[in-house]
Amino acid sequence: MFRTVLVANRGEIARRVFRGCRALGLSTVAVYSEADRDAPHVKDADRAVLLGPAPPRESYLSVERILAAARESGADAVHPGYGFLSENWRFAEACAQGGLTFIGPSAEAIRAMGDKPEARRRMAAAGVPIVPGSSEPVADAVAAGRVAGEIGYPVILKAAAGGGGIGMAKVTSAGELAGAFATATRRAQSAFGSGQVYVERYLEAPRHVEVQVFGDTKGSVVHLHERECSIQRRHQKLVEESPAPNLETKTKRGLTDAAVAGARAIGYVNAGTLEFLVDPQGGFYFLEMNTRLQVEHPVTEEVTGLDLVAAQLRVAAGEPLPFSQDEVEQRGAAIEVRVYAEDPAKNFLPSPGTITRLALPGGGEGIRVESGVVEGSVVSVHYDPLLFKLIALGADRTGAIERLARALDACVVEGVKTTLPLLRTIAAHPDFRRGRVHTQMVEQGAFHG
Ligand code: MV4
Repeated sequence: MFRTVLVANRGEIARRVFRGCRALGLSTVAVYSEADRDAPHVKDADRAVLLGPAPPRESYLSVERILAAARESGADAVHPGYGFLSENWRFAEACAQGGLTFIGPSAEAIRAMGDKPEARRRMAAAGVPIVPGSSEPVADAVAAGRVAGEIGYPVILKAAAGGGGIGMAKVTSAGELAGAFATATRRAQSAFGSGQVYVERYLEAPRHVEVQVFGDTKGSVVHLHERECSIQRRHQKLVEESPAPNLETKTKRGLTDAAVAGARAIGYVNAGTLEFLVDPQGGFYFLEMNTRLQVEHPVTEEVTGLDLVAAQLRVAAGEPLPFSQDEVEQRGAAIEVRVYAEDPAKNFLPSPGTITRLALPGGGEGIRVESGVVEGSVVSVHYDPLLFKLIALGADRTGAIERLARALDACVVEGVKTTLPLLRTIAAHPDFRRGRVHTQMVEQGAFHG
C-alpha cells in the first residue's frame, strides 16, 4: 500500500477523500489555490501545498504543478476526485510515469470512455444496448442527414469528445440539420478542443438511471446497484437516489447485468458509473461511462453500507475488492440533494460571496452532510458553486423523504443565494413523493410556485 495520498481537488470531495484515507491510516496532502488559502479542505490534510493563482488552469487543472506538489510533499498516490483532472487520461498517464499511483482506472479506460463513439462501439460489442445512431463521428451535415434518415427524427447531435450535455443539439427535421450541425461543431470545438460530433436518436423525457460498478486488478467486476438521477436542471443534477423509484425488477436486472458486462468487457478497474436513459416502456440505452467517483456516490454508500473511497484506495494498491457481488446489499432508501450557491431569482446564475451564516443539520439519525464550506467561507467565481450535499437514509423511500424534508428545513445559509428553496419544493412535491420523475421536469416547470 502507498503511504501518502495527494488529493488533486478541493471542496467537499477533497474532504471526503481525506476521511477515507484516514480510515486506512494513510497520510494526506492537500493542494490549494490562492483563493483557497483558508478553505476547509486545506486544514483537513496533514500537509498542504500551494499550487498557484485562483484560475483552475493555473492551479487545480495544472498537471505540472500537481505533480510537482506530489514530489515536494513525498506523496506516492494521487486521488483526482471528480471534475478537474479526474477524467483526463493524460493526467493518469503522467502520474504513472512519475511513479505515482493514480487512484482510478487505467489511462486507457479513461481515454476509451472519453471518446463517446468509441465507448458506444465498445459497449455494443459487449451486448450493452445503445441508443440507435452513428458508431463514428459524422463528417458533415450531409452524413448526419444520412444517419438521421436511417434512424428517424428527432435526432440529437453530441460532441464526440464531450459528455455531460455540453454542445448537444436536438434536430426535429432535415431542414434544421445544417444549422444544428454548425452550432454543435462550433460548441464542441470550443468546449472540448474537437469539433467532431455524432448522431443519436432523440428520446423524449427519459429517465436517467445509472449503475455504480467497481472492478479490481484480479479481474473481479461487481455492481453496487443503481441511482436515479432524473431531477436535474441544465445537466446539473439536483437530486439523486437509490433505489430508483418505480423501476421494474426486470429493468433493474437488465441495467445491472449490462453495466457489469460493459465494465468487464473493457477490463475496468476501480470505481465507475454507466449512465443509461430509460424510456417509459422500460427500454434502456447506454449513454456514457463516467470513469471517476461521482458526486452522488454517498447514496450508494448509504444503501450498501460500503465505503467507496476506502475500496478505491485498496483496489488502487492492488488489493482485491473488499466485497463480493453477493455481499453488496441495497438496504432501505437514500436520497441526496445538492445545495449550490446559485440565485433562483436570477435563473440560477452562480451567487458568489462570503457565507455570513451557516447552520447545517447535525449528522444524526439517517442524515449525512458532506460540506466543502464553513461559516465565513468565500464562494469563488472560479469554481463549481456546490456548497454541500445532504444525504437522507430511511427504511424506505417515504422515510428518507421525511428525513430529507426536515433536514432541508434545518439549513440556514446567509450571504449567498442557494438552491435550498427549489430543493424544499421538490421534496414536498406530489410527483416526486410518488417517484414520478423524468429528466425534463425542472425545465417544464413542475416545481414552480
Ligand atoms: C440524450 C437525451 C435524449 N436522447 N440522448 C444529457 C446529458 C448527457 N449525458 C446526455 N443527455 C441526454 N442525452 C438521447 N439520444 C436526453 C439527454 C438529456 C438528459 C439526460 C440525462 C439527464 C438529464 C437530461 C436532461 C436533458 C437531456
